[in-house]
Amino acid sequence: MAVLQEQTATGHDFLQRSLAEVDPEIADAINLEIQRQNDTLELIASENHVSRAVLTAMGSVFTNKYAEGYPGKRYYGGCGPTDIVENIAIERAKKLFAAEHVNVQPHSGSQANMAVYFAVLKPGDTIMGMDLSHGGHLTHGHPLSYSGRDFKVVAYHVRKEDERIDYDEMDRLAQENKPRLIICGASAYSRVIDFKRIRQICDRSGSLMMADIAHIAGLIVTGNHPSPVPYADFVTTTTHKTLRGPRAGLIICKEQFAKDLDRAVFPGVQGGPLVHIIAAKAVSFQEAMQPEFKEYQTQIVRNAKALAQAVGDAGFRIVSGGTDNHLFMTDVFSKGITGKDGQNMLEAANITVNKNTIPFDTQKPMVASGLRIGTPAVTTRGLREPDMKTIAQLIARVLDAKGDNGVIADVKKNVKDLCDRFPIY
Ligand code: DSN
Repeated sequence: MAVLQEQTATGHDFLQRSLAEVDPEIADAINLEIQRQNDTLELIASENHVSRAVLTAMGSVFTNKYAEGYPGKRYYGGCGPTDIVENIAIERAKKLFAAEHVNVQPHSGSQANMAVYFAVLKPGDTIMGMDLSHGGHLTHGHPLSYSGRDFKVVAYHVRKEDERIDYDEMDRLAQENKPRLIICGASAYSRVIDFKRIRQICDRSGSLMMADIAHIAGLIVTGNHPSPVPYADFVTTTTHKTLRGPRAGLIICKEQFAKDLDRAVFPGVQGGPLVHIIAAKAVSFQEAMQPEFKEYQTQIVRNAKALAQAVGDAGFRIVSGGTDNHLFMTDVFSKGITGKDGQNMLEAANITVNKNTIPFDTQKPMVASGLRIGTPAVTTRGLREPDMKTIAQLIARVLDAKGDNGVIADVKKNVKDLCDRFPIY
């Protein structure tokens, strides 16, 4: 009895109790989320469904470990297994991306970008990035982000006539402003990015080049999109979008920047690495090296093209007229529906997308004229081109009925039938 009381006092018995026993509210919420994901057509372009292997690594005892530093050079004892994990993650990422140097510690894409800025920029330096409303990202110089606070930011855009990146404007702005760093990569752009051309622009203006490939990393490792690695000084990515790993970040750089970059990640912007997440990254890199992963990425693009075509056939304007990658933007305001309302109507039918501004948008970001639609998650669960036609019809029914409750209820049933044919977890 005395021993038991002592164990209780030190919390030892807690170690053995299930989540449902310890915290039924959170256990229930997790179960609700499993149910939601199973019953939902997930078309948010930046989301995916990871494997059980990735989930297992994320939920492993490595969450208990502190490991400031890098393999072989840690500030804490007991880092033997941690070094195994981080070294494997580094080697796999180097092979996957054909990279000279890789840092696998960034907790997120935002922190990966911050580390690159810390490594090569000083406050007051000029940077160039794509305007957020034209498809860029907050961390590419938006005034509300850290990236827009300490630097002089020059934004480049897409052309009005074809909604594709205006490389001539980028070149002209680079010549006029001589930025220290030109950032390319996007979160809402459906066309191939010409990394070689951007390298030439950087060389003419004496700028460093950073490619943020968060959205298209999976397409890049499988050759479904040209790689920036041969051209860019720095390549940043998240690991959870098309790459289908844990929610985290990664940085690739040329060997000459390796030391500065590693110092910028730790101790520059982060403390202890999340070793459990690095373990999960390693697992996802292993998965990404398999032949099936190439088939998966190829199918993502086929599905995106089929879905864009079918949504266009249903009368919705597709930004830039189509897609080369995993996503497309549709201008729902062309049919008198705001992005905000469209997102809400579709969510009611268990189809999730996100409202998004489109180039030259007349609506505010919280309202927006567009919906961003992507296929990584539905492709993971096994849907193919014929299913994309079905999904487009369901989307069009909900939007054309302006969210009519009867139509939503009927579409929700169709969504459930489709989801039941393709279970996830
Ligand atoms: N939030 C991500 C996306 O949805 O694209 C970018 O950080």
